[in-house]
Amino acid sequence: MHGYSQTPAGSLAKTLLLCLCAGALIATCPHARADETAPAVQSEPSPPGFDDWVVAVRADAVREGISSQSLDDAFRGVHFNARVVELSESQPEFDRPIWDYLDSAVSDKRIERGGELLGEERDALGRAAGESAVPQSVVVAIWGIESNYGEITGRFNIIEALATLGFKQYHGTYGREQLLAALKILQAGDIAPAQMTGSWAGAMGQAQFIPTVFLRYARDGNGDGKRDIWGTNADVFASIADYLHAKSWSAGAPCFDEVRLPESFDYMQADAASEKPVSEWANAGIVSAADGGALTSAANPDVEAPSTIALPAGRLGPAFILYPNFKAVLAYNNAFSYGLAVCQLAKRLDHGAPFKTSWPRDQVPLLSRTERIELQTMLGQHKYDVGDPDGVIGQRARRAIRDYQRGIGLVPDGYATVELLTRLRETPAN
Ligand SMILES: [Ca+2]
Repeated sequence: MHGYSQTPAGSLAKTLLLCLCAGALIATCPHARADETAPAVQSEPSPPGFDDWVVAVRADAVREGISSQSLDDAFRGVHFNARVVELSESQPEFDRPIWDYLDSAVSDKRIERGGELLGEERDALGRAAGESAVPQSVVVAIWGIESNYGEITGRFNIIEALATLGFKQYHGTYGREQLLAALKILQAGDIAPAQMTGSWAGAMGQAQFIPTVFLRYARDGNGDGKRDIWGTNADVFASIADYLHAKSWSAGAPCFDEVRLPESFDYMQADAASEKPVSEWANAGIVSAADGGALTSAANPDVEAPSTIALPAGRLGPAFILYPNFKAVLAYNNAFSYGLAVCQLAKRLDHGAPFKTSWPRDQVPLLSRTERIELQTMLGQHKYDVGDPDGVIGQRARRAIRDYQRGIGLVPDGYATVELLTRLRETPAN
């Protein structure tokens, strides 16, 4: 979770700004990006050892039942791709504020287009939702945020990208494992090698599934015998819906509510580790921000559902209660801002309101990686437990921030700001 990270795969997060995930654990991440282009012609020779590496992988593939013909087709024209390496090693210095991300992820234009597509794709969406009990608006929201409704899917040849990552041992065996899974997809005949495209990191098609996830969860929605998440919308919807269903999407239950916290609220409780039944939060005086009334889940059988409170921009920004369905969305892509974008876009597609509370746009969040490392380092010098300073403000770092805030009499909201760093700089540990 970028800025709110709970996973250890920091280097991916830094590469992708908003997307932090361990490849093997997630469905889709990292997304294709609009500025991500594959070189048309590969002119550089492959580095020493690459061709031998491919020969060894092909031998493994044969042992796993993939035919020589399939392998010849899959590897035709495949070279080491230097652009993939460049993208995998890039580490942007600055994150975006969460409100900037949400402004574009849940823009008016995207809401409008999503509404049109809900109508145009009514039949295919209805089938996918009917079989999985995942609402059409949620399926469309994921489609919209993963690939802008199929417009941005990445143009890399997946075999080439994964062979390159595998050879470079990017995240250990990630590339090699995904490559073998991709070869199985080609052998099964779901897609032709030339059409198997995606992001530099292996997220494929409109659903942005990585190959191992495709093998488990991709579905044939239109009954033509192929699981085509590249060009067949019915297959994209069935696959997204089935994935969420498999990740325990609870039918009829909400994803989240924006909430109003009581004045007496203990901010130490606004933490992903502090999971309580909805009823307990309601008893503590937490109400819906929209109308000051009861929480959505307080009125249905999910009243005991384990839920958490999140303050993604600290005490001055909007507050949320996250229900179990929020976790199902995070299984798709484990980034808090992503989960919030999907759930809010789905809500807007269902004619829900924008957030009631404005983002604190005049606050300066700690967006620089160098400064986040400095913050972690200084908290460590003050004897707070932050682990290794890595520039990722995860749960542990947030807890250290809360402890520090509480110690100096501030509201312990765990939010890393430039102001907090300045204060730490002025009070060096002795
Ligand atoms: Ca199909």
